[in-house]
Amino acid sequence: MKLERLGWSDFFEAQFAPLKGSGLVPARVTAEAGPVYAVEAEEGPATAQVSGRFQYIACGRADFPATGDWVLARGEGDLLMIERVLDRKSRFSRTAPGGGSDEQVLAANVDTMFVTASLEGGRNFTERGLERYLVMVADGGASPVIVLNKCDLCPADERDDFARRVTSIAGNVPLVMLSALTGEGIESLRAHLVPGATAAFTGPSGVGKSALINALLGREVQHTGQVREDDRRGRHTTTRRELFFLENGAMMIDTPGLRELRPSGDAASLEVAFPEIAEAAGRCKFRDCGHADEPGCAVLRLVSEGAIAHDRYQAYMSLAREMRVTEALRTEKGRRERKARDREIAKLVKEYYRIHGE
Ligand SMILES: Nc1nc2c(ncn2[C@@H]2O[C@H](COP(=O)(O)OP(=O)(O)OP(=O)(O)O)[C@@H](O)[C@H]2O)c(=O)[nH]1
Ligand SMILES: [Mg+2]
Ligand SMILES: [Zn+2]
Repeated sequence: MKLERLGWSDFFEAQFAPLKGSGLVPARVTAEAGPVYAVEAEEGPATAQVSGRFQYIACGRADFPATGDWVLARGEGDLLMIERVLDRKSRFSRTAPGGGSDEQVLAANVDTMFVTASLEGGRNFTERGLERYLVMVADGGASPVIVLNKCDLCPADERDDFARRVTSIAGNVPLVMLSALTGEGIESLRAHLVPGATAAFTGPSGVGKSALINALLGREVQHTGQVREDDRRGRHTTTRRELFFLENGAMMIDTPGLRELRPSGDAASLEVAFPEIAEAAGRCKFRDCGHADEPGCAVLRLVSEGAIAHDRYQAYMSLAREMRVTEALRTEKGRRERKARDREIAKLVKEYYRIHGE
């Protein structure tokens, strides 16, 4: 397959140019399963592994290849050795589960992110959840599209209400309402799937991300799961992250539903989910206003006047605080890990000279 059809662009070409003739070939990661990766290169699909040097150059999990990544690999035949991950145009990542601050990339080089929720009521759609997803997507650099699935389970008059609630948060983000089951509205989602571009699905477990992939492909490539009757939550059916090719030349990545959403990054990522607050912030007296108790704060003034909803202000402030904490932890952890690795290398060098002499 031609590299452009896989999403290759000038951004990656510029990184590859100095390495042409080195025997390395570009390939795109289409799936990851532990240490083994499925990739697609110009010559076709292949299996790949990371080379030993990743142990030394990788500072954390995020430095390893993820689904959607462009890598440079060496080797012939069916097994390629990945030597390098090219810089990502965008990424969708989470703070790895387990309480740490390590970043895990769930999908790389995603152009459009379908932030998916379900219209069957219950706990699948909440304003606060949507805000969090939008901030995480914005932080990673992909453009969000809000997808409300299972409209077959939602009476027509209630749909307008959902649309209003979405618009009150992110009026300028495109919104699609559809049903993976009946196919209603699928075509308006297809309009966001462009040849050579990569889309990905994210959203809570059980909202129908995999069902939508199946509906778009017209065949059952992904398992779909049951939703628990007691709380209408999904069961985390999808655990693998995989890239699929649509007939029109677009690509899409299924990702598992996330249990916890902990946005990181800087406050600029909050803009997409809080446009009215971002707009007001531009009129605060101090450019670095924290909107907490500063004099001349336009945000606080609009909140007190009721022009900015109080729950929106609170959600904004607590997300901003959380993001600062995660970011600080990550920086500190990165510093500690680099130091430990340098010590380790120094020890190896010393050992080498002890055995081999100066
Ligand atoms: N009624 C109705 N049910 C749907 C629709 N889309 C999906 N479902 C059902 O919802 C359940 C969950 O769908 P999945 O596609 O597995 O959900 P998911 O978002 O991929 O979940 P995870 O992989 O766990 O993150 C399945 O039983 C689907 O059949 C829809 O549009 N309407
Ligand atoms: Mg799934
Ligand atoms: Zn302010």
